[in-house]
Amino acid sequence: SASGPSSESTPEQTRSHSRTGMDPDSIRRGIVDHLRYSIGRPAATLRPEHYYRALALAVRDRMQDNRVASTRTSLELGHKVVCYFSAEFLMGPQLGVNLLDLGIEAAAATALAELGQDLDEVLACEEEPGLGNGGLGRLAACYLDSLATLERPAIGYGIRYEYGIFDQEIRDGWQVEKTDNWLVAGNPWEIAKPDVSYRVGWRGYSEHYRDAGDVDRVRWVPGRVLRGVAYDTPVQGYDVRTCNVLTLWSAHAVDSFALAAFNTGDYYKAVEDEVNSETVTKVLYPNDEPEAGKRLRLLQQYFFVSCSLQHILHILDDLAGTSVRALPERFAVQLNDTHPSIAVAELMRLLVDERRLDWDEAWAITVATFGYTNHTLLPEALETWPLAMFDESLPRHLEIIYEINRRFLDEVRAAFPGDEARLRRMSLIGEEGGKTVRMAHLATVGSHAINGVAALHTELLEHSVLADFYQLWPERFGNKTNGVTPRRFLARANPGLRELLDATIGPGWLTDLDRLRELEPFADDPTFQRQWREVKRGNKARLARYVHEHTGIELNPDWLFDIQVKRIHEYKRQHLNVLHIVTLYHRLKQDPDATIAPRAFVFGGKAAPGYFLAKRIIKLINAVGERVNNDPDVNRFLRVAFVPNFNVQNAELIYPAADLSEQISTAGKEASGTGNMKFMMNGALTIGTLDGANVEIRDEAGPENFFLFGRTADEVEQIKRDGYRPADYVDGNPELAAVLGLIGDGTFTHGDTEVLRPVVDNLYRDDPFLVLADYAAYLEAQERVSAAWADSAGWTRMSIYNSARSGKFSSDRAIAEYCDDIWDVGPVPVPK
Ligand code: 8GP
Repeated sequence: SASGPSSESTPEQTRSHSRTGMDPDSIRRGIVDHLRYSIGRPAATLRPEHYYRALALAVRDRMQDNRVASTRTSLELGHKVVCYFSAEFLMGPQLGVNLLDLGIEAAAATALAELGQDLDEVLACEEEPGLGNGGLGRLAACYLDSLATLERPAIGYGIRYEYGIFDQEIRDGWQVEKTDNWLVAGNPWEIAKPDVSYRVGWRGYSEHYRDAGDVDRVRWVPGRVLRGVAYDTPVQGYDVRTCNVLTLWSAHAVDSFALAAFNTGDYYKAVEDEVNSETVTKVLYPNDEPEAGKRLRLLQQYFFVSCSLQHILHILDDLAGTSVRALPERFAVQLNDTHPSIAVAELMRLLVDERRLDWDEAWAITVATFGYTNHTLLPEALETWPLAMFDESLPRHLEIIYEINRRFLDEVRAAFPGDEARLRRMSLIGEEGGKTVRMAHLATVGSHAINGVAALHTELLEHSVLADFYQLWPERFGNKTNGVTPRRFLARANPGLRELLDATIGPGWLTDLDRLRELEPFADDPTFQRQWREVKRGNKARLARYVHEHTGIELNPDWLFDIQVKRIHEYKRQHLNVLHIVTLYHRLKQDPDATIAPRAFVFGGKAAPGYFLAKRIIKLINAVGERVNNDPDVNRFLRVAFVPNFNVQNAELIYPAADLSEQISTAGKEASGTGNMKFMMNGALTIGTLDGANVEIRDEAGPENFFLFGRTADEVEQIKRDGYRPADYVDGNPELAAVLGLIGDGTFTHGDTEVLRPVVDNLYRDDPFLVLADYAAYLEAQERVSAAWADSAGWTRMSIYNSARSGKFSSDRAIAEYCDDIWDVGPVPVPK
C-alpha cells in the first residue's frame, strides 16, 4: 500500500499515501490506529486526552521517518555532529510546534474534526516537560529548534528528570510549590532505548598497574556503579526533512547479573539499590540556591556527561575506520554553562585510562572538542565543589584535574613569570575558605572557544570574571548573542500576527527573520496600523480571559498591558516595578482629581523554593494587587495580576499580549535575557536598563523606540565602590519615602506590619541591586511611556518598528554563528 495511485506520482505523493502520509486521510488513519493499538480503550470512553496521545504518536511516527533519513544522511556522508550538553532543556509543549514544523496543522485539524474532536482542545491536554529553570534551559530548547531548521546534524544531551520544575500555586498571595509529575500520564514523544545504556561509576579509588606493554597506567575502581538508559525525543526542523534528537539519560541500578557479583546475590539488596540509583535522575534542582554540599547534584552532572561521552565514543567506534583521534573532526561538544564541565576530566579519563592515549594527544583532542558558554556573572551562581566531597565522589577525576592544573599553571608561569597572585587566581583549585574545585576554570581551560551570551556580558566576562584567562588566550573568547525561535514564539504564539505578516510581506520571514524589515514601509500606513492594533487587541483579550480564569482578576484589553515575566530575583528587580505601581496608587489616593492612562500590570515567575526574599516579593506583588484591584479610587486606572505558574505554555499567551516589556535588571547583572527578545518580536516596546541584550535590542530598534533609564554597569560599580547608602535616596525623595512607608505600614497587608518588612528593610539598609538609586529615573521613563501611549498612531509605529527590527534575535542567527565560528558544522540537507 506504499505506492502511489499512478506511475507518474512524485515521491511527495507516494509518501502521502503511505502509512505516515501528511494528508488529512493518512493522519486520521494514524490517529485511529493508535487509538486502537497504542491506547486500546472502548470507543465510548475516549476523551480529548486520548486523542491528544494518539495524534502525538501519529506525529511522532512521521518525525521518526525523517529521523531515520537524517541519521542515515549524516552518518553516510561523514558529517560533523553538534552535541549540546545541558543539564536543562525547557522544551515546552511539543504537539503544536511539531505540527507547524511538519506543515500539517490544517491537515491534523481536519483529521480530528472528522473524528469529532477540536484541535485546540486536544492541544490543551499536553503536560509540558519543564526540565529547566528558566533562560538557560529554554535557550537550549530554542537552539535545538534552530539546529534542526538549519539542517545541522545535532544531538541534545541531558537528564530525564522524573520531576521537572515545580508547579507554582498562589495561595493567599504566597507561592506554594507542587511537585511536577509530568510523566504520570506517559510521554508520547520519547522513545525508550533500553539497548542504549552505559555504566557510570562513583566513589572508590584509583590504582596503578602495568599493562601488557609494561607501561605504567592508572585505572579507577569505582565503589558504586549505576546504569544510564537513553530516552530519545525527535526534534523536527521547520519545513525541512532534518529531524535531530534530544537524548535524555535516566538512572537505574546495574543489571542484576552484575549485582550478583557485588552483593553475593542478595535479591532485596539489589532492589534497594535500584531505588537508590533512580534517585540520581529524580528531580531538577532549582537555581538560585547554593550548590555546595549537594552531592547528588554533582552525581547528576557526572552521570549525564559520562553517559553522553560514552555514547559519542561508541558512535565513533561504530563508524568503520574511524579512530578516536578523529573525535574533534566528527563531533563538536558545547558545554551549556559549567553544569556539564566535568566532561573535560571525564573525556581525559576515557582517552587516557580507557583508550590508552598519551596525555598530550588526549588533551589536544579534548580542547579541540569542547566549547564553553557562560551564562552568568553572579558570583553565587559560579559553581565550585568542596574538594573533600569531590575527592570522595570522583577520586580519579580529581587526580586528572590536578594534572590538568599542574600543566596549566606551568603555562601561566611561562607567560607571566613571577606573578604568584595570578597563579592563585587562575588555579582550578580555589584556596579561599576551604579548598574547592572551580568548575568555570575547568571549563575554560578545557575548551578552545569560550563565549558570553550578549555583547555587554562577553565584555564583562573578559574584563572581570575570566579576565586572567582572556589575557592568556584572547583568541579563544568571543560573543554569541542569544536568540529565540520565531517558530514557537511568533508563529505558534501569535497566529494573528503570523497571518498579517504572511498577507503583508509574503511567506519566508519565518526562516529568514531579517525579512521582517520589509514591514517598515507600512509603519505609518493607517490601514496596516489598524490591522496591527486589532491583532494586538485580540491577543490582549485572549490573555485577559486566561488571567480571569486563573486569578479572577478582570483586565481591560483597551488598557496598556505592562508585563514582567521571568524568574523572581532581586537582580531582576520586580520590586522596582512594584514601587512604580505603589507610587501611582499613592498619587491617585492623594489627589481625587488625578487621572492617569489606565494600565494593567501583569507579573509572572517562580521563586526558588529556598529564596526567602524572592518569595516575599511575590507576596508583595499580590498584596499590592489585592488592594489596588479592589479600591474603587484606583481600580479605574490600575490593575495588577500575578499569573500563577509561569511556564512555556502560558508564556505563549503572555508575550504577544504585551504593549510594554519590563527589562529592568541592575546593569551588569542580566547576562542576556531572552524574554526581552520574545516581547520585541511580538511588537512590545521595552522599558529597560543598559543590561544584557537590552543594549543590542535598543541598537536594533533605534533609541527612539526604546524607553531607556538607569545607571550603567560602570556607574553601578562606581556607586558600590564609593559606598552605596540607599537611605540617602529615601531621605532626598519624599515620594519614595511615602511609598516605602505604605509598604511597611500594613496598607497592603490588612494592617500586618511584619509581612513585607524584610523587603523594605532590605531596600533601606542594603539594597544590593540599587533599586532605590534607579527609582527616580525609572519613574521618569514610565512617564515617557505614558506620554507615548497617549499617541496611538505613534505607539503603533514604534510597535511595528520593534517587530520589524527583531530579526537579529532569531536563534537561527545565533546558531549560524556558533556553527561558523565555534563548531565548524555546515548544513546537511536530507533529501525529501
Ligand atoms: C540565564 C541568564 O540569567 C539570562 O540572562 C540568559 O538570557 C540565559 O541564561 C540564557 O543565556 N542564566 C540562567 O538561567 C542560569 O544561570 N541558570 C542556571 C542555574 C541554572
